[in-house]
Amino acid sequence: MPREMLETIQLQRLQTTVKRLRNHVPVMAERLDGIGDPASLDDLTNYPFLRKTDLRNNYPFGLFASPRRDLARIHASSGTSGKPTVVGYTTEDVRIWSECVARCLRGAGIEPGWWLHNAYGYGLFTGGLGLHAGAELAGIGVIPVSGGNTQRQLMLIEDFAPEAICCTPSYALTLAELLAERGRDASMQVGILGAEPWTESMRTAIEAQLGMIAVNIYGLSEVIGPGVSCETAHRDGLVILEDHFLPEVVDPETGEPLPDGEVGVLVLTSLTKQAFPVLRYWTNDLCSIRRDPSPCGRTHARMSAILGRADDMLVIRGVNVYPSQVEHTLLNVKGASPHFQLVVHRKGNLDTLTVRCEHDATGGPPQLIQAAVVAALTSALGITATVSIHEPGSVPRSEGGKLSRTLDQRNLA
Ligand code: DLL
Repeated sequence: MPREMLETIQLQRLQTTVKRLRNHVPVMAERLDGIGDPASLDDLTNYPFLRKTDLRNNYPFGLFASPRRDLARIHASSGTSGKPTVVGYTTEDVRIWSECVARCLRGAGIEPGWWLHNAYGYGLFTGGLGLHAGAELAGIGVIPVSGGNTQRQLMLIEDFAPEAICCTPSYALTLAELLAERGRDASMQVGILGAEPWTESMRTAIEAQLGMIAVNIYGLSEVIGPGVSCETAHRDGLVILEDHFLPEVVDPETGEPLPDGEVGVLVLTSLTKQAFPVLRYWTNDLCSIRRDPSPCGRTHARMSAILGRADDMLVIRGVNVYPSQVEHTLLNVKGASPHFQLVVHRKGNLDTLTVRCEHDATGGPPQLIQAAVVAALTSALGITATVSIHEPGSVPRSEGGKLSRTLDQRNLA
């Protein structure tokens, strides 16, 4: 669709969304009081951001724009403070969500008639049911395995020979490693991987080990779930489903909009949601966006892979460190495996970082690998980290869900 036409549709849908919030969500009506309706897309910046704390403060249903009886589904993601973040969907919301996911899967090259091994968790997490419904709509057969029980997953992959798989990238590596141990080639041609940050080097490793293309899918429960954006088979940026989600990238400190190409916090506005519309939701995810047409012909904006979360960042002696930088570095050191854990300690007022990682099975001397990792991290991060090298298999693996790579032992409270 030409961008001009897209923007006309976006504006109409934005106006409808603002009206819906004013009429159906008292908290939002109060917030938007005194701010006019949008006359152009540029007027979006007149509105305040919606943040995770707003969801927490209005737990569980204070930001819903549909009455309880109109809800077809709720989902929730676990928060750090005990209470989950709750989101709701009408039947129409579920239909649109499925359509978004179906577009993602088809764009990634998955064909009707293929089978999809769905290892995202089913339940309150949006991954399992979100991918499930989208695949069904696209005529793709679903194997609803959910997360965990890795030995059974391996057996089903071997016995059912799915053409595609969806799971977190860290779990794809877990499966790859165990399939290799069993001496089996995997049947998958395409993997739809997301729900946690990963790097190009990790993609290279997954694609080589599983013999498939690995496609990045992004989304978050607050905005809908998986299917906000996804790479096509070209794997050149994640195409945002801009007819449903309006993206902005803003300065993490000031909230001011940043020009295309600059890295900042992704802010998303839903354009078609009924039960849980969000206006300028501050995702805390860091990325950049571009609007030139993509090689596959799509005109919708594309976002870079998520570089990390604004709150994932470790500050080690004044230097910003993201887990993704460590991952990228390790994947480029011969003899080191991509499995790692970051442990942060505080000695006096100084934070120190220990990178726990493993040597791979190729059999290089651990001391040499350790020295190589220290040198690579020093040059990539600009700080000296302590590196401990362990036997293959000793660093925690993804068991199906999102993998937390950081162990913060600073006791800052
Ligand atoms: O993780 C939805 C999802 C399921 C996406 C399956 C992709 C596949 P939440 O549990 O609400 O929803 O977590 C959302 O996960 O704000 C990001 O920080 C992170 N995230 C999701 N996808 C990616 C990705 C689902 N492709 C949070 N790359 C988001 C990096 C991702 N981070």
